[in-house]
Formats: sequence, C-alpha cells, structure tokens
Amino acid sequence: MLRLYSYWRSSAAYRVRIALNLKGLAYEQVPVHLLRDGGEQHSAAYRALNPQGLLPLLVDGDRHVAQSLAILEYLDEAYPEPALLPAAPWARAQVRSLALHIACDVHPLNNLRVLQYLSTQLSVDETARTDWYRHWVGLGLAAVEAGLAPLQGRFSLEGRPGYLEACLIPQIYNAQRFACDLSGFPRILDLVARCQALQAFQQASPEAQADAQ
Ligand SMILES: N[C@@H](CCC(=O)N[C@@H](CS)C(=O)NCC(=O)O)C(=O)O
Repeated sequence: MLRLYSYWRSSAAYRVRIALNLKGLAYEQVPVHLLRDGGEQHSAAYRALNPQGLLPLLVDGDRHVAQSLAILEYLDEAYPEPALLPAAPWARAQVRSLALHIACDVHPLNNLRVLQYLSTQLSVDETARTDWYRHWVGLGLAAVEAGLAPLQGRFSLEGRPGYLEACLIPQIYNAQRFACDLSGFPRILDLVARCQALQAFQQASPEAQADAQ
C-alpha cells in the first residue's frame, strides 16, 4: 500500500493525490498538520523521514520520495498505466515546461514558509503580503494561460488530464483562496472546470480529505 504524507491544503500534496487517483492507485494518507504546534513538518519524527521538512512525501514499501514532481515522475515510471505524461518527447517537454513553471517559478514564492517569513521576519503587513501573493500568481498564470494555447481546449493527454492538470488545479485552488483575479485566464478556467467535473479531481480536493477543517 502506498502511503502519502499530506495536509489537506497543501497544494503540492494535492498534486500527488490527483496523480494517484488518475492512476487508480490505492493509498493511505498520513496527515501532517502544517500549522499545529508550529508545524508538524518541523518535528523530529517527520524530518527523520523527510529532511526537507516539506510535504508531500510518498512511501512505497521501504522507499521514500519527497518533492511532488519527483513523486509524479516516480509514479509514472513505477506504475506506467495510465500515463501522466504524453509519449512523444516534444509533447512531454511542453507539459513539463508548464508544470515546472507552476511548481518552480510560482508556487515557491507563495508557500507557507515564505509567507510566514514575510510576516514574522520582515514585518510585512497582511495587505502587502496578499499583494505579494497575487503579484507572483498573476505573473505566473499569465504565462501558463499563453502556454495552454496549443492545447486548443483539450486536456494535455489524448482526451484526458495528467501531469499538467495535476499541477495546475491545486495552484488555482490556492489562487482562489487568496481571491486572485482569474478573469483574464479563460483557458485556465475552462481546463479547471473540466477537471473538477472528474472524480479523480473531486476526491483529491482539499475539502474531501479526512483532515480538512
Ligand atoms: N517543491 C516542493 C514544494 C513543497 C512545499 O512547499 N510544500 C508545502 C505545502 S504545499 C509545505 O510543506 N510547506 C511547509 C512549510 O512551508 O513550512 C514540492 O513540489 O513538493
């Protein structure tokens, strides 16, 4: 049985839940509360498993994998069907390019520890912190919106979602939490609506998790 260390509102863990559901893989979740007691991700017990101190972490037998995109790629290699990535090298590169933009250029600027640092160490007030969040998300999503044009309203795989959508939908969930203006991103909104109609995405959503508050 696969085990996923997760938190309902962790968008990186949400990516992995989507991927596991798309593959139809059974897994159990171990909740790690990112806020309780200063953050359970900092506990010695969790750091012994994942010295990066971040979620998610996937355990497969006696193997541990951290970093959501490394986990997605591991799942695609270890459990190839149905694939998360397209087969053709060029199409794979296009999907990875957009997914990496979300995961490496947008998300890290806005994750919990960065927002906490802005408030606690740099004394940034809530309005400025929200502006920071919306600025980086808006910039990043504008690039994703442009990058979706070649899909012409289709999913990233032949008639079904995969790696790209597993990265995009959690980022949009976060953006909506922070009331970002998404009205300029019709391709993104269309893709999100089509994904949210699917069970794999519904069951992965933060509110559907046992640890949701
Ligand atoms: N690049 C990492 C990002 C992981 C990450 O930032 N996880 C967040 C939750 S979405 C976290 O654990 N935050 C804890 C913290 O900031 O202290 C990945 O894709 O897995």
